[in-house]
Amino acid sequence: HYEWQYLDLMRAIWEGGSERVDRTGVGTRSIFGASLRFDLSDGQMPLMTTKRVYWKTATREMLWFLTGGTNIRELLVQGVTIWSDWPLARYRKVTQDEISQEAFEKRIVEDADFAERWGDLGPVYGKQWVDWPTYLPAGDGLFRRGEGIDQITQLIESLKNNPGSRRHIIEGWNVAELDQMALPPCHKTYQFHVAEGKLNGLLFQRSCDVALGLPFNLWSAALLQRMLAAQTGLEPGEFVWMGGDVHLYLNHEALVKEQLSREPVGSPRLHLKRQPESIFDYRIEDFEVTGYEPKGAIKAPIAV
Ligand code: DHF
Ligand code: TMP
Repeated sequence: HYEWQYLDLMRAIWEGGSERVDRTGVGTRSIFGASLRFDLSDGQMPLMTTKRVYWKTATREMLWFLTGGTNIRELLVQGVTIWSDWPLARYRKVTQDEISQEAFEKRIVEDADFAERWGDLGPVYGKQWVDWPTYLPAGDGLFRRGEGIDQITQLIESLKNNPGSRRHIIEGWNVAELDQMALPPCHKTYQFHVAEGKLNGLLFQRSCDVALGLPFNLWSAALLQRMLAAQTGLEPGEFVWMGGDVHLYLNHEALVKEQLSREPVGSPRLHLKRQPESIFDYRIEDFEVTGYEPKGAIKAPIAV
C-alpha cells in the first residue's frame, strides 16, 4: 500500500531525526532530504487513510490558489480556517488585542475593510502562480509595473505545445518578495514531465511538517496534477514528492504514536465529474472521492 511510505518516513524521523530548535520555538526532530513516489493511474490518490484527511478543505485551498487569492477571507467564507493562525498572530502582536480566533475570523468575514487590513498573507502562492510581478524600465533608473506572469496558463500551453520540454515549472519562491509573505512558500517548486501520453509531476517542498502539512500537500499536488492532465488531454502518471527539511514537531508525539499504531485501509479514488473549459473554472462540486473510509481524525497543535 502506497501509504507505508508515509508511515515509514514518519517512523524514521521520530526514531532517527536530529533534534533542532526551529523558528516557532516548538522544536522538531528533522531529517534532510526525503522522497515519496505515487502512481496516479485509475484515479488513485496519495490520500492518507490512517487518519481522516480533510481533502475538501485542501481542495478549496488549491482552488483558492488558482484564483490568485492571498486573503484568508476567501477561505473563511467557505469555512476553511487552516490559514487563520498567521494573520491572527500578527494582529495580536501589532494591536496587543487578545482577540479569540473565532472573533477574529468572524470580523474578517463581516468587515471587508478589516479583512483587507488584517487578512492578507502577502504575495504568497496564488499571487506568484498566476500574477508573478514584472518590472519595466521607465527611465531615470525608475521602474514601473509590467504585466504579471500567469505561470499556470503558460505551463498548460507548454505542456500542450512543447511536451518534450524540461522547463515545465511552477515556481513560488520569488526571492524579491519573500519578506512580504506571511510564510515563504513551503511547496515551492512544481515540475511536470510528459512521456508516453502521461503527465508526471514532482513537487519540491523545502520545509515539511510531516504530521499536519504533508497529508494536505500530497493531496493538493496530486490534485493539481490531475487537473493539469485533464486540461491537456494526458493521463495522470506518477507523482514524486521531494522534501528538504522534513520534520516532526516535538508536541506531535501523541499523534505519531497513534498513527504509527494504525494500518492503511482501502484505496481511495478521485473522480473529476466535469471537464471545465479552463483550469480556473473548477468548483468544489466537481470533485468526488470514492472508497475513502479512513481511521479517525487525530488532532494536534499547529506550530505558528
Ligand atoms: N505551519 C506549520 N507549522 N505546519 C503546517 O503544516 C502549516 N501549514 C500551513 C501553514 N503553516 C503551517 C498551510 N496548510 C492545517 C493543515 C494544512 C495547513 C494548515 C493547517 C491544519 O491545521 N490541519 C489540521 C486541521 C484541519 C482542519 O481544521 O480542517 C489537521 O488535523 O489536518
Ligand atoms: P518555516 O517557514 O520556518 O519552514 O515554517 C513553515 C512550517 O510550516 C514548517 O513546519 C513546514 C510547514 N508547512 C508545511 O509542511 N506545508 C505547507 O504547505 C506549509 C504552508 C507549511
